[in-house]
Amino acid sequence: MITRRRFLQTVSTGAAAALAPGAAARSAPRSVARRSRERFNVLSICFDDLNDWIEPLRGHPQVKTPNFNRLAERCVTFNHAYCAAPICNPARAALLTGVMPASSSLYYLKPLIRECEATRRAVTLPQQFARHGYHSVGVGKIFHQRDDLEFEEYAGTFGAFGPVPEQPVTCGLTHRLWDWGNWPGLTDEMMPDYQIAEWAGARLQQRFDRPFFLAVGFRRPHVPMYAPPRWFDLYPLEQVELPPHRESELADVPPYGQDLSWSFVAPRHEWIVRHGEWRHAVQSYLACVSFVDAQLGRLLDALDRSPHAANTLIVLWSDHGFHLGTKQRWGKRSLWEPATHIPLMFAVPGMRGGRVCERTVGQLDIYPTLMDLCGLPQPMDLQGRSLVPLLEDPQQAWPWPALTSFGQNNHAVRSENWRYIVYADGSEELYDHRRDPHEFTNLAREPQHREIIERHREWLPQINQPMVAGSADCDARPGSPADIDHRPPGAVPRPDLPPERRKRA
Ligand SMILES: [Ca+2]
Repeated sequence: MITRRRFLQTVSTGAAAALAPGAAARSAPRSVARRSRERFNVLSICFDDLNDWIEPLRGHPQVKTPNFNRLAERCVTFNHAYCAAPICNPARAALLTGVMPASSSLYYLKPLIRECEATRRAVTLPQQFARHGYHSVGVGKIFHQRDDLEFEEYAGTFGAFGPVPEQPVTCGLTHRLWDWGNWPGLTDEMMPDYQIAEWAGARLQQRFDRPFFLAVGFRRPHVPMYAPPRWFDLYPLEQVELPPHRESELADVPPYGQDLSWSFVAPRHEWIVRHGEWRHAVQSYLACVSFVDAQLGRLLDALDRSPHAANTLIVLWSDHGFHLGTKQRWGKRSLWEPATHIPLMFAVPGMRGGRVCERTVGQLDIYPTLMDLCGLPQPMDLQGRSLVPLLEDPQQAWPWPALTSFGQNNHAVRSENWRYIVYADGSEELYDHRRDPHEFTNLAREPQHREIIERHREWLPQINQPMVAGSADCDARPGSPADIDHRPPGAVPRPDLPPERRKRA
């Protein structure tokens, strides 16, 4: 368990007072406190590997997400929300325990929160609701694994990543899940996300004897990027636009950063380009986003016709972003904008929707925000801060940047105008988002930016816990289990594995 004292050691002196748990909550306007006595129900909706390719965030100019749009009309949408870590387990663990990776030591896909000393006894978000008179219900993927341990009522995964064809549609070389394309015969009803929305929608029609915390975790657009054909029809292949990119954009990235973002489980960018698959993979991701958008719509329909429509607040989030060829990378596992920028939306009964907030916020802020909105106490270890002041006034000053960590001592600090990255070997990146929203030009070596860098460095955690024993699937060291565990028996060896092994201390 992270003590308050230890928490305060994790942030710099200047930031500590402002970041103290509960500080923002105490400043919440009285109007919210008054509303809180109504004991809102909470519907938490999350997505797996959904980047900013939804219409409200304009991450891809062609994506069609009418239901995200519809929800945004009721919401404050955070345009600059960032994950705590760019892979599933540590991102979800941070959000659901309120403790950052640098404090918990959970950096990779293993261990799980109940297997890690620092978080073994954490009061997770659904547990906190349950302790304070709520009925906690989960369906689908909310935690990385073992959701059944965290909810009073857990309905299952409905088939996890969904059906897979006997033979890969397109690729499937590096990992069976790393495949994409139109698989004729697939129907919406066959997809776990359809069934998850169906189950949650039916549950919402029932009465509860207590307020509820219902968490619904969708799987798409996580690979395999399969969706029923009608979702591909929305994006004719020849018209699909590739994300902005430059041939040379890795040239000024430090070797450490290139290496850290080099996933063993994703196909190489060179392979995808050489086989003419870039546009097809982008089409497949867009199809998956529109498919899951439709499931969001079915869930919202169900809420709207339920007895709980007027008294249920909604929070929507993704665990992290996703590269589709940006920085010549595929998948997550980087400290750059595409892997760290996430949707985050709050719809609160009685609060005006259709508003956007440009301030930088993070996943750690979700737990204290929900406590604040529902009038519940915060566990003292929470390291984020309530966003209620921003829900009340999205324009108000907000000095805090968002922090993303990937492995020990690798951090990104995102302020409204800048992204600063520092790796464990001390190498750095700096991007000016006012002029360079796609992070093409690393300014870290230019002396005139030293002051900007120093200002961002003040937000780095002062304590960086070492990776715990049993950390795995991390792509972190030569011979990492990720290279072996992720390859099913009999899989075709990756055709493009570079001859030299990765080198890292
Ligand atoms: Ca994920």
